[in-house]
Amino acid sequence: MKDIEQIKKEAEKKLNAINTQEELDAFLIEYFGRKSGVLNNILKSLKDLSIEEKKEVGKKANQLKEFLQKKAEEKKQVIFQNKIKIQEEKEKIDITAPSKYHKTGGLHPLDYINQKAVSIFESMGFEVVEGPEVENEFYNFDALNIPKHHPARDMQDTFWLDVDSLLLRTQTSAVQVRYMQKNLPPLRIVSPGRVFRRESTDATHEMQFYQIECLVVGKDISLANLKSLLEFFFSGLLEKSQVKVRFRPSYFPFVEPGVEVDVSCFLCRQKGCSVCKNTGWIEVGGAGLVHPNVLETAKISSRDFSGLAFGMGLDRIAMIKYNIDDVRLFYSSDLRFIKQFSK
Ligand code: FA5
Repeated sequence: MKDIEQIKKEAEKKLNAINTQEELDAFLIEYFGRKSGVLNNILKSLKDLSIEEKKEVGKKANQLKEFLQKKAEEKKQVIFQNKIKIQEEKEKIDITAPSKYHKTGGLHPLDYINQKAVSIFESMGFEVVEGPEVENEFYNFDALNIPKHHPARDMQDTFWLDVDSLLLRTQTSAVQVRYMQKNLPPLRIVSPGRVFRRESTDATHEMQFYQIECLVVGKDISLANLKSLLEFFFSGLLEKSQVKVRFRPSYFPFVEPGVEVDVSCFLCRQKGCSVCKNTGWIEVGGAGLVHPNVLETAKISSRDFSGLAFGMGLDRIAMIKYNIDDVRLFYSSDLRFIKQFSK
């Protein structure tokens, strides 16, 4: 009995000192091993004892066995939890650490301008609307107060499709009546997208290019609203504070009055440079107050409501922003050009 107490004390001491699974395995063999395990040896020695002693020592030996099994199991759990902790520590991810990977790409400059333009309007609560690139004659021309044989049709040489008066839209203005037919004022939308014109290309003209259209319809909309909206838009887009906007009288059948929009040259701050051709101003698009005929076509009362609209050429704006002298570079897939923007 004395030995069993001694064995228990020693075993407990050994268990406490164990830190690894290997050490625990060795302990289990030492105490529970079939051939020469300490506990088996105790049981083997029972045969030399009297019946009374056998009962008592046997009981104590079993209690010791259960006790050590329980302690060994607890130790096993501790070792396992420690192992997980160490593993977690190794695998811990520091989400604030700088990336090990180098950036391998970037947005195409036209995508960048497009996304930036849209986000400025979204910040003002405008809805973003998309229209079809294959459009019909009605929305691209007739609904915009440009009937057949109107000379204004010649201003935008058109790719006609062989079927059903379909065409590749020449301007994002085609979304105006589409949207107004389905939505009641007050409304404010912005619509970016690709447009197509059958023209010979040069440094400032492509056959396909991007425009962004803006339309606001409500009560008492004025040219002053148009001007402040454009100034806010261009200051954000060109990332320059205080871009000035100038209107020059112009003609678009779907607005009255119609204006050509110029922004102050931010490169030379209006001192004169090659980008603004020494004028201090750069032309960026057309605008005006929505023509009453256009509102009426969309079944909106031109007595109760007025509107403003503008359409800007995003390629030209990107050319200005990045100082690019040929619009065709955007569509050239020339990696030397594209890579400048991937930094
Ligand atoms: C229009 O397309 C009108 N829809 C704009 C408008 C909207 C006026 C709403 C009034 C109210 P314009 O044809 O001028 O207008 O084209 C607008 C802009 O598109 C131009 O200022 C220019 O920046 C760009 N643009 C026109 N043709 C090309 C081209 N071939 N290549 C690249 N950009 C072009």
